[in-house]
Amino acid sequence: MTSQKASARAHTNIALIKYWGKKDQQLILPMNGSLSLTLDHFYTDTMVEFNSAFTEDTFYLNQKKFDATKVSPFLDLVRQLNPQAGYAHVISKNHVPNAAGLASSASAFAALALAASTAAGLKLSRRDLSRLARRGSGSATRSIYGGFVEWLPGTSDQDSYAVPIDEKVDWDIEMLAIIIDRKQKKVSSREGMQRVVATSPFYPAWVKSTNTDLIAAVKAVKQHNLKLLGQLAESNALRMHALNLSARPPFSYFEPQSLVAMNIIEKLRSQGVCCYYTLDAGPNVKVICSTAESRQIISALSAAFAPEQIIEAFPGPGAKLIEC
Ligand code: 2P0
Repeated sequence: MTSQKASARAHTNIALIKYWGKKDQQLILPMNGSLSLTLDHFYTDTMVEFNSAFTEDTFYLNQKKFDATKVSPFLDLVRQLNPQAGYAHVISKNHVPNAAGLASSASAFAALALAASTAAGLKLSRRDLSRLARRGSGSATRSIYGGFVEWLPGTSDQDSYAVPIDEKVDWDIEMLAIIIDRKQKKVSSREGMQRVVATSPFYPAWVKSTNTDLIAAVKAVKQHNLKLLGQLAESNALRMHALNLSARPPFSYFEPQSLVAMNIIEKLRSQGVCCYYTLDAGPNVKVICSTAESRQIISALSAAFAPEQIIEAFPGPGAKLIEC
């Protein structure tokens, strides 16, 4: 019997310029490039053991057994790279505050890519890890790296991967996550983005304008220009959500409390505070701001949200191996 184990930790990331649509469903090739910030606060730890004595894949998440079909197709990709690898046991733990509604497939598949490939005896480069993570979930492509990360869309499995833009962030930027809803999404990201590609008449304009936003946002990161980056991120997020409203049938991830948070941020801005919001495939609002002004922003948000609904997060590291 041969057994090989590895454990990895990967952090989640929040897109500032969004991925919202695929040109290849199977390979998970995005319609446009995207830019994200990896966060320290939310991460997944995953242990993978390949063992020739195992007779099936098994998968535990937060100490609960799940159907292995959630991980087996991904493990098959690793077994294609090393056909000697047999079945695997996968044990994952999501470190997100109390089902915060931020649990993300990004940290999950980035951690699984590193743990599974290492346990299978492969020593993949970070570029190849990013390509592998992409096959699990698009946003996982970016969680291989820390800090600011760009996903180059590419045209094939070979050239669609992430690159670090500013991995050790040494300027004053952070994110406040406002937890509004802990429930399961009404429309999954996968289904939502597919629907907008197929039915929104605005989709071609989204791709065109996002490509322009991305070039400007990468420049803003390199110049440490929080205001410009925030403006671009907020407007890009609103355009993504406008696509959802323009789909057939239409859908929206906004809840009344999302609008309350957005209004507070807009009001603070009109008072001269540098803060911008973004929303993903759910109602939670994330605020891009500086640590110098975060107390003032938290204080304004506290009028509408309980302390446990406001989580402060900072730029975080890329995926790494940890003790088994
Ligand atoms: C992003 N999101 O860029 C965008 C913005 C949500 C909104 O990537 O189908 O779980 O597994 O590739 O990556 C969430 O979608 O979707 C996402 P799949 P994924 O972060």
